[in-house]
Amino acid sequence: MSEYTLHCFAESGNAYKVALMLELTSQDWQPVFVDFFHGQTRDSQWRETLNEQGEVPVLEHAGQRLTQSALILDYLAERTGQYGPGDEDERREIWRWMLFDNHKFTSYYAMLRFLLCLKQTGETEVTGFLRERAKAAYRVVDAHLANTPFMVGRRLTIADLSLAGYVFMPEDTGIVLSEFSHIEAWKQRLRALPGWKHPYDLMPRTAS
Ligand SMILES: N[C@@H](CCC(=O)N[C@@H](CS)C(=O)NCC(=O)O)C(=O)O
Repeated sequence: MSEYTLHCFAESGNAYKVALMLELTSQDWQPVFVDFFHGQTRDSQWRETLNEQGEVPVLEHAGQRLTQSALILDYLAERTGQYGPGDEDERREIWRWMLFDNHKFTSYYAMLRFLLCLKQTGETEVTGFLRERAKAAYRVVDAHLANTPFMVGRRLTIADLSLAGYVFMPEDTGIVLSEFSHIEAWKQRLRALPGWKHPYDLMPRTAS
């Protein structure tokens, strides 16, 4: 039995944020596959026993059950002493970017990818709207990364891991990533970290 159990699936960028943190900090962890695409997170028993909010990721550790990737990252930074804030200003700065990530950077992109690439809805008014919102969030992060190698404090923090949730997903959402050269350079820096793995190599994938 591993110290940490992560309820996850490979297509989930929100789960990837946590899986990558566990991997980069060399924790003893195991993934437990959640069959999201066949409705497992909608099942009332799953919600009662794992997460009333009906979302992945869920991290089990030392008798606790934690949800919300940003909060889990904060918990792991505190426990491992790695990739957390160095002082109070950094703590606020990290949370500022993790909230922006949850509200905009991850969320518009993830919804666009879900509809277009996983549900295969084809191009609709909704996907067009989500793409423009995702690109606007990408522009904000790209401009920030023009002046710093990592999001906060010029070193890797959990703010980077939060924003990295979906940036390595291979599906084509119609966003031209080469337009965001600072994000692309940041992705290279993340890829070069010892222990970095692609989401599809870190967690169990859904069988097609
Ligand atoms: N803010 C949450 C978002 C989690 C989330 O949306 N997870 C997706 C999978 S990637 C999910 O389980 N969605 C279920 C639903 O929206 O019904 C986090 O960062 O953990």
